[in-house]
Amino acid sequence: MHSASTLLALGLATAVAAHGNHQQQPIEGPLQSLWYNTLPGDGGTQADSVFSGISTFGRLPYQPCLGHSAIQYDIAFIGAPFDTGTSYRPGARFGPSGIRQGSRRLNLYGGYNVPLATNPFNSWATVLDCGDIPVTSYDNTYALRQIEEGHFHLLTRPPATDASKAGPALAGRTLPRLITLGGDHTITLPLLRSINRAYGPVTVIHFDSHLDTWRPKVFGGSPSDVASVNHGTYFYHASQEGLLRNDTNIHAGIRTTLSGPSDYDNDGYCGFQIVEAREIDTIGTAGIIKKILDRVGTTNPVYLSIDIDTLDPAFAPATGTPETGGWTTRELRTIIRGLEDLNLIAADIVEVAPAYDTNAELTTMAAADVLYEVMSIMVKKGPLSKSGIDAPAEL
Ligand SMILES: [Mn+2]
Repeated sequence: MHSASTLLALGLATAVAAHGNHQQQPIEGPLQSLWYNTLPGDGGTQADSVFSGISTFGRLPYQPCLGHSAIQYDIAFIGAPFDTGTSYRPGARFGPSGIRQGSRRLNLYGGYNVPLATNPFNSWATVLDCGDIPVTSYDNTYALRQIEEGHFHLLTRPPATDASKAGPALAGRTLPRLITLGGDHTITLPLLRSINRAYGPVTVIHFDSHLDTWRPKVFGGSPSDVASVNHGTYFYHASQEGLLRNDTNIHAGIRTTLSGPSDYDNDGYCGFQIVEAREIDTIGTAGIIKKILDRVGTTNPVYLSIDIDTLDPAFAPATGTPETGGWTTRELRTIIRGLEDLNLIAADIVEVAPAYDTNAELTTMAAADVLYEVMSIMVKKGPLSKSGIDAPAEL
């Protein structure tokens, strides 16, 4: 990221690029200091106070990336407002806007992450909020195609940093990282389809209270092919489609009831290891971090999918299928910070349904803060080209 003035200049440069040759200069006036304040937390890049103006994730600059392929970034936030794959409480279509609202204060004091000793808002990386992928609420099959193609369009663009260095000498191109704001968990299937087209089968770390590998006949029955793809079965389909890298995937935070012990067998066939939520009582956050690292390794490209119901409903009540006995926000944030050495290529956070939240915005704030840790470890790791990860040459 850049200073406020650089960001403004970048935004204007992009606007000029997008709209032709009209030269735009910053508007000035004799009382400019009264209505345009660039002090952090009292104006900053958007010239709005942190509690006013239009919401973007962490008050990051908004760019209409889907409509303008020249816009470049290293990390982009993108919303997928889909919730017609839910089994219990609907409402996650409002997740992207809710998480943005809950993220307003993230960089009020500048955004420096003390335990990680990095500042994701002021680093080498250009980080943008690209708005939402348009998603129909009337046709699930069509909506999942919209999400896959929108994500793939954003994923396969040259990143802002290091793109020019990724010349013919490199077998593949370096890609930007995307962080998707859900949406119910069904969206992870089209997101993994997009990732698979760019990287091939990928290692998945899945934070959730639920397995989400259920066979359609177990989870909600299977009255139709469309109904068989929902927020409890998408990992089953991902496994069947070969989107998951064999025997490197792991769930963490699991505590749901089952149809029977065979659900765990089926989960193993889908390629997952399980860390139960209650294990934190005996092995602590350090033990859980170690289990995850041992399973996924530090060289594989890793996709991170976070269901907000990993957290106990005391900390995140506004979700589709809450389960008591979960982790605290402190514990989940610590565990995510423990993954800083991994090669995270993309991430999502899902199942935030703001209509069930408290007036204090507990859930959307928790989701925003968890993503702050994700964003921090991505920035701290550096460009993907420096992680030894390039996209396949055929892209
Ligand atoms: Mn869940």
